[in-house]
Amino acid sequence: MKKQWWNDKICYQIYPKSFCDTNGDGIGDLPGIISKLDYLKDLGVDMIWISPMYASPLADQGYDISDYYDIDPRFGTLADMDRLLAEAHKRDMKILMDLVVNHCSDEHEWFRKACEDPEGRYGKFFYLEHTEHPEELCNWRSYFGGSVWEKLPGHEDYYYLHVFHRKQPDLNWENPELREEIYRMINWWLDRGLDGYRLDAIINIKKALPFRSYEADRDDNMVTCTRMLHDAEGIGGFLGEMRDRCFKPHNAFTVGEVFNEKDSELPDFIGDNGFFSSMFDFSATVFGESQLGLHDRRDITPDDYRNCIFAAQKRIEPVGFISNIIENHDEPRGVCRYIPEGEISADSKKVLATVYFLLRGLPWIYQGQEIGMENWKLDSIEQVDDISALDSYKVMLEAGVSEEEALRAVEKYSRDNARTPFQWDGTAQAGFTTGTPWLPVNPNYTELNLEAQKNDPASVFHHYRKLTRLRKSAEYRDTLVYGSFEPYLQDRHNVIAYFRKSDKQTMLVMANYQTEPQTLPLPGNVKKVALNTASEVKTVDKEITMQGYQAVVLELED
Ligand code: TEU
Ligand code: CA
Repeated sequence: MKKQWWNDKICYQIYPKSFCDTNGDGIGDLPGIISKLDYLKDLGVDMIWISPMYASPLADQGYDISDYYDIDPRFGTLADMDRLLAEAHKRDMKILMDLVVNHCSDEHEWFRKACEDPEGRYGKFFYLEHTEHPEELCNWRSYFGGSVWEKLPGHEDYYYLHVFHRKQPDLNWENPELREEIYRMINWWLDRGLDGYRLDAIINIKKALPFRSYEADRDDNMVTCTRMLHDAEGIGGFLGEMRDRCFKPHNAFTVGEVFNEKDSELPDFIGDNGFFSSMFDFSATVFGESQLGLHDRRDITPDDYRNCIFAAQKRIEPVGFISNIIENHDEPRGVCRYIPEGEISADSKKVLATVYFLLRGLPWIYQGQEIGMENWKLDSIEQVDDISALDSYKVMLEAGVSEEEALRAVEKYSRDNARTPFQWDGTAQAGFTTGTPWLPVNPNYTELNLEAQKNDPASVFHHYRKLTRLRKSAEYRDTLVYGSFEPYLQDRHNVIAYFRKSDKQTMLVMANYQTEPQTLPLPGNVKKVALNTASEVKTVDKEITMQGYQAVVLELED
């Protein structure tokens, strides 16, 4: 693997709407992000991905863009964006924007012009079907529920494709004129000083054509639109072109949001001359998913979690550099997902942090994760904002699931869990806003907030700071960044342990992932304890007795 400028970076995701509000309108903004750069720098962050803040009706919270060349006034102005880039660069930090080009907003000028003249230039920017027999359109179900086909406004016999919400019409990547427009826009931002991108839902830009129906997978006679991805060939043509025209000339960093990739595609995706610099490991994210609905999702045990991440590490190691996460703006809080219910505590949060953060690849922290923010308890479906969760709720009720069970499933998996405002301190609205936040603050903010954790050396926050410093330390950096990954004690129940090895040294990351203590064999003598989440490290004769929820990072003797 060729070394790259970004390999040793520590990355952070900001969901701008919920990060920091400076003008009291209840919506986080760019000046808010600028005001927290010093905080992030101190945490050890080098690279920041900001979820979309382009002009948007916010039907899908910014993942529906109406003008790629402007910032939404609710988030700020282009001048704020320029200031953010300058302030970040001054601190030797990089800024990534979200590249949402599978679709745009139905309020984008292109789509409005397509409605005016479906057969004209802009009609060809989208997938429009001209038919008097809509029942013959293919039976794909959109990610957010319902058919992917919607009547084109102002027309009785034209339909447009949307694999996400109906306010997110898919862009037709087969059309070279559309691709030119996209590349022009990407280069406009990169020339402006942007350092790279997170590529949204990128695998969807290639459709299996011509459109055709598949066997239904639910009673609605539809099939998930991901079904067509198995048959879609040739995405590399688009991705390679975009890399060569945009990212490569700028030496930009890119991380792909890639689901459903084929194993054979990995080298093309993140090999040395890959389409992307990196891509996220979603193997644990998608564990237990069910086509039937959220209520049918299987919980993930610590052993399942270990098996997922270890398999991914092995699959990726010969190819490239993966991006490791425990949560993002589409997922419940990682601590509520990967720690068994009833065992969530500062100790277990630190264990989870240690385990994922030191895997081979880029560590990503999602806003609030560094203080161990948790899911949001729901009293009623009325409280839910997430369009995807609302659809799932409907589907569950239609399938005969009780309201209570459906609500509990939404509570567990809703995307709102990650979207409640950042808990800065114990004052009103957790210090996020002086107004009314667009989504309520998690009531646990009075206890769980950054200010409190800053004053507590044993806090989750201080642990994350230790982790970033460990990965950057002169002593261990090369091993923790470039070293190989090797599982240890892979068959032991509730143990997650692995080696990171380089020519220079062998490190052992080891976690007792349960409440009860357990004694485990050590593969060699301990040279140094590099990190420890408990009060002591008890070793006797190549054995270690670990407390409940304890993680250690050990340097071993040669
Ligand atoms: O998500 C794409 C996507 O495929 C997810 O909805 C995924 O299916 C789900 O999270 C799996 O658990 C991206 C954005 O991250 C999301 O916020 C947007 O809503 C979506 O694209 C549309 O732009
Ligand atoms: Ca604001």
